[in-house]
Amino acid sequence: FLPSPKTVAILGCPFSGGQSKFGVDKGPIHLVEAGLIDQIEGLGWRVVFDGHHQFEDIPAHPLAPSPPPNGISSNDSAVTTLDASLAKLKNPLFVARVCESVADAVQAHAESGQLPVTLGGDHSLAMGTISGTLRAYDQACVIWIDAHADINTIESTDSGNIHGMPLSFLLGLNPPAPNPDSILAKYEWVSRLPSERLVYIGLRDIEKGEKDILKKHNIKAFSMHEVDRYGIGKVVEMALDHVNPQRDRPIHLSFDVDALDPSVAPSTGTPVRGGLTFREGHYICEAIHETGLLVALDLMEVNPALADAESVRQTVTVGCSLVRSALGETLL
Ligand code: EXY
Ligand code: MN
Ligand code: MN
Ligand code: MN
Repeated sequence: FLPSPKTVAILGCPFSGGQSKFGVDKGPIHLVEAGLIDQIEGLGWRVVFDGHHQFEDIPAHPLAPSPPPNGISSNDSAVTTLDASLAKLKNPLFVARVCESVADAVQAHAESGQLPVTLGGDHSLAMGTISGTLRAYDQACVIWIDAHADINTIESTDSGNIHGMPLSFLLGLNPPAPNPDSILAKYEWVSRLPSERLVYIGLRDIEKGEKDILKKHNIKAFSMHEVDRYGIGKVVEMALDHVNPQRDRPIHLSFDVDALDPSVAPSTGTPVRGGLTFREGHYICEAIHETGLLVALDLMEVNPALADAESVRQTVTVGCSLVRSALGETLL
């Protein structure tokens, strides 16, 4: 899909608004400072990096839409329930606007024939990156590597953290905006990903509401149970057979570093034991590179504020090497 000379665009997205812990916005800075750009160039890519995106023009707390006048929504129980769901969300307007600007950036780089590598930042950003990919490649599929399903809807979320929700917006699982002032109207730019073009690997911490959503929409997921049963080689092959049976669809790989076991990647906001080994994580990236179909990559949820210096170094180093594997580094 990509013209030559092959070019990677690094999009540093120092954004933490989709969750509540301090520090995940520092992930991209650490990855770049660890030498990621030189390392990618060392694999033969041209790399464009126009600095970390600062989202300066986006207020962190944009004015919330004004509440409906008294006597209208309070008489309508459907609207009242929707308002109650939306009230649980944390920073919904900020997240929506940042992700929309990320979608524009990913789209622009992809349409100029570059392979966008987005460094998070929290995983809510994938609403933007995947929308940008789908605008450039409408047949793209998504391989989502994560301990979590990140598919809570505005109704099912308990935490209100939007990094646990991006796929519900991409799959169109939330209700339509009842009016142009609704928070939901700020998410109408999000592209639609058909549910059969999503596959997960690495899941092990899924809420009941999310399990119901996965079943209801028949979404293919390879949890750590399947990784244990079949081995990572077979799992990646089955995942590709599901989302990409003819091996002709462009692939967007969204890699949450918390998919790795916390002993491998400790510096992340929501670690869950029983994760992918170092090699399993790298194997996924290598195998997707081998398809020749990778058009966009996310590396998300590296949080350098959440561990001791050695754990941070280990996590940042692993993050860089996952990116290199997805971009063609081989063992031999
Ligand atoms: N399911 C939980 C929630 O919705 O809050 C935890 C989500 C963690 C999401 C991390 C980034 O992958
Ligand atoms: Mn850019
Ligand atoms: Mn995630
Ligand atoms: Mn996760």
